[in-house]
Amino acid sequence: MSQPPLVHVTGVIPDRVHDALASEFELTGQAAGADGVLSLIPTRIDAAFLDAAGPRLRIVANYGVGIDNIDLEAARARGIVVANTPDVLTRATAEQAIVLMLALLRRTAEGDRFLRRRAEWRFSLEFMLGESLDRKRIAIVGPGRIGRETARLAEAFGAEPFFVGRGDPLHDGLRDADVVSLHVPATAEAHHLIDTAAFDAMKPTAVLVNTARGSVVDEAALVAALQTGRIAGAALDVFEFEPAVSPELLELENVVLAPHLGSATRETREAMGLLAVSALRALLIEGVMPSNVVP
Ligand code: 8YV
Repeated sequence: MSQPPLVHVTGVIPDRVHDALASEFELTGQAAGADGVLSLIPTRIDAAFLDAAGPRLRIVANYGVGIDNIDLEAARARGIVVANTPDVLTRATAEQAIVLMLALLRRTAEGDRFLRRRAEWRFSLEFMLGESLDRKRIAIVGPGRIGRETARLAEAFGAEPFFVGRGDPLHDGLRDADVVSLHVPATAEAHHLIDTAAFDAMKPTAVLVNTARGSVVDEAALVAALQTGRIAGAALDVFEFEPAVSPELLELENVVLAPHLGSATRETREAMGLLAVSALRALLIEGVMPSNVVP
């Protein structure tokens, strides 16, 4: 029998995914000489990585739908297929957008912090009043799979989502929104899409939710907009210089923070991993193009 293809994994993966991988492939601790790479998003897959991996490398399967950690041109130039994990994380990520939105508007995290400080309190009708999602106009920036699912879930809370796509005038959408929720991929074109001018376009009562990628927001401009009251709050799952978080954000009560947990449920993370494994299997064992190739 011929040797199983060699696969290198760039980080720690769930046991179930590891077992699936190990049952069909030989795992190697280094990229050099591998036929396939299973990449986690903190690993930058650039020309240097691909060259170090060497000429056997045929596929990089990314453990995530966002592929901004991969230099697609460099992969293409070397004839290397890139796959990602769409669909399986759509619900979990949209759910996280709603969780953050509600936590910010209803001051959930703020109330939690308040109690943990062992602050003295007594029930009061005027205490820590928040806002409902009901009838809020939500600008869904990026009407892709996750953006559309976020809109669908938001409607169940009585919100009025509307989509802002590539060709649409962004600032008109921002002007109209009570909540701005970001769902665009981190392309060069989307870098700092939300900058000072964007914050100036937003209502001072509006809030920003980011479950996409940190680079879509100019984080320094966000800090300034929050500190000066240009916008009313922010809920962030991702950060421009991840894993670093701008320290000013940690000081603000009207900010909800999560450490990149958009797809972080056991089921979703396993489904993502198994989808990535299926791409490796398709190309390296069955000799067919995976269905989840990045076009
Ligand atoms: C994951 C993500 O946390 O899919 C993405 O683009 O950002 C998240 O779902 C990440 O990819 C895990 O490696």
